[in-house]
Amino acid sequence: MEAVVPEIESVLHETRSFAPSAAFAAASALDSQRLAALRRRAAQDHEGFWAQQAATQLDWQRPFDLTLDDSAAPHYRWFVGGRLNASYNCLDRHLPERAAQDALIFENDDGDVQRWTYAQLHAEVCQLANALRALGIDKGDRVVLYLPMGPQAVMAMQACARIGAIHSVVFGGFSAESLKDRIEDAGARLVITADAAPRGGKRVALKTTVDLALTEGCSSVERVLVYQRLGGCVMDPMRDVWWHDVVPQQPTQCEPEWVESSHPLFLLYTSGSTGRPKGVQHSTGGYLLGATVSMQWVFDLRPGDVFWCTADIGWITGHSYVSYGPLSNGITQLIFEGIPTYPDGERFWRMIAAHKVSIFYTAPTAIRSLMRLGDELPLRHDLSSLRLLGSVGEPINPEAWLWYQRVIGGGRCPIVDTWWQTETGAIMIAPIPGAMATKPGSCTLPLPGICAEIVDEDGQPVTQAGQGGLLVVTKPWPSMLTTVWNNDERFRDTYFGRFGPRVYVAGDGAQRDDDGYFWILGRIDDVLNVSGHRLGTMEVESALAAHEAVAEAAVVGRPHEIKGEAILAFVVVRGSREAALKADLPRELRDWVASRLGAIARPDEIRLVEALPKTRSGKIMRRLLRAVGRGETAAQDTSTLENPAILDQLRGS
Ligand code: 6R9
Repeated sequence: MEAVVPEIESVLHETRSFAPSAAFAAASALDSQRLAALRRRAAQDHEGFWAQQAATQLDWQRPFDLTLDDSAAPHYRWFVGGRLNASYNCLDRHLPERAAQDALIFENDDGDVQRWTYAQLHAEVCQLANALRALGIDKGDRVVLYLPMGPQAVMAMQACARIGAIHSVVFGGFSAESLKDRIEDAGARLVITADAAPRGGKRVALKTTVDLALTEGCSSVERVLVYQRLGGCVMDPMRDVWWHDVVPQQPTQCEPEWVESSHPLFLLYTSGSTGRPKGVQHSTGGYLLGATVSMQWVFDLRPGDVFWCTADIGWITGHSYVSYGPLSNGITQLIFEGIPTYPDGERFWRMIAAHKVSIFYTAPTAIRSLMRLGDELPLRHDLSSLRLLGSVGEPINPEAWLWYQRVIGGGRCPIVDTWWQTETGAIMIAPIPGAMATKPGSCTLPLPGICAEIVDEDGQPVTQAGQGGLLVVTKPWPSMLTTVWNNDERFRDTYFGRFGPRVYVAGDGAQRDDDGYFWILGRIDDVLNVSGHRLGTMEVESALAAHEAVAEAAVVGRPHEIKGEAILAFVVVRGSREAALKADLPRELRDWVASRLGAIARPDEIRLVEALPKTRSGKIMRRLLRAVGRGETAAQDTSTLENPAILDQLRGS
């Protein structure tokens, strides 16, 4: 890949760098010396490093004999011969010391709060696990969870893990059709759902959606277990069972099913650039190790922490940093049923103050939408309990990073920008906050034991700073996906098809700076090529977002006769769209980008829109924008679109 033009680098490569305060660094378990020792050990002996982590961080019922079996690469098997149980590691092993400590603090949509200590959570998970067994669920059976964000979702994941059943969580915002596809692909025997869930003051009729999905197919499903959250749903007496009729009377002890390290812990369906969603399959031992150690290293856990990850359980972040990582580490966490803007834009800040949250982990899209509401809202609340902030899900533009750092973190909290994927299972590239300086917009360096690199189209390492390439991982790591459910071939083609079975291709573009820090450029298919120059859509978006009139921007390429690709930007403005149009803001913004990035990056067209098309998980639907940009009628599935009404504005009509 050719070098990115120098003017563009200067924006992406922020010169500002933020070191942790001396006090923060001094109190960190992982200071720079210990981090250097870990990195050295991992570099000298990759497998030995992970073997030692696995032996010391997890409790095994039977120790493993072989650290890594790579004889059938890329079908790697970690910790062969070892037997363990994920729920035992998340609950039982904490009981001697932490039985009375809060495991979960739950705030529901209305603001009511409920708490579960480790002892209580253990007892309820055991009851649910016993109920699942009574319903005939065995080791290896698939159970689909279609639940609201809340303690029951965490309990259901833990209960499945306890009996060796494989859970597959489907986000509660997905349609009946998407739910049906996932149930059928997984061949689930049981669906666990709730009658309905409140979300931002509205009622989401989960059970109705399940009924719809099941009438259209899903012959594998025998039973539906229904948690009563709001009341008022129709039950099928032959198929449906109330949670409150079968769970509370079960014994509060349940012998865990000890499983092989490579036994599937869960499937999580995720969309790729083509085809139907893939059932990404994760193992028990390797996955749990990744979730456990990454949590300790990146979030710098300390006694007394209150951790809050705002992700829904339906995404990988909700798996690794709501269910498994926090519980495996025995910490206290807050979980939240609602949305950031209900009943008002102060919800997050009010909750941080009320629960004395010390570590807050959220997504750039949430940060940007709250930033848009102004500084006064967060400033009304005492956010002094915070000591660390995290970001995940997409590149964070420096503008949002700096606001997060200054207004939410009060200038004292390090920000960990964490790059990873459903497929990687756990955080891969991120700062170790007590030991490293951070830079706005960079996810910094791979974690110890993670061999991330950047290569060119031929698979050759890119050594030059500022040169873009493909982000790859050149050695297996414990929490990597083990396959695509029922489709080994798709697994091999998608992730290992390009440079052979040893090189995992992440699908993101990246570059490194002079300090070796990684800067994610976005999905490979988001990289534009304008007159032979490669431009990350994110670079143009960052430039736009740095303009005071811009709330959010998304940039796509469209074919251009002379330049190869032209740049089309969709922009949401602060304030009135009409006024902005009258003042010819689009022209001003084109000049603005040109002045920030160089003439090559001047957008050919800017469309002012009221909102960007997003999936329910908050990701901008770039493929849809690209199709719109090319003037195609949207061939793409728009069922996950949050606000279908904006399509006309996007089309410029
Ligand atoms: C954890 C998660 C994965 C894709 C990934 C990348 C983007 C995630 C990022 C980031 C830049 C970060 N992504 N974190 N890009 N900086 N810190 O989001 O998993 O839903 O599978 O998405 O998200 O493009 O390839 P998933």
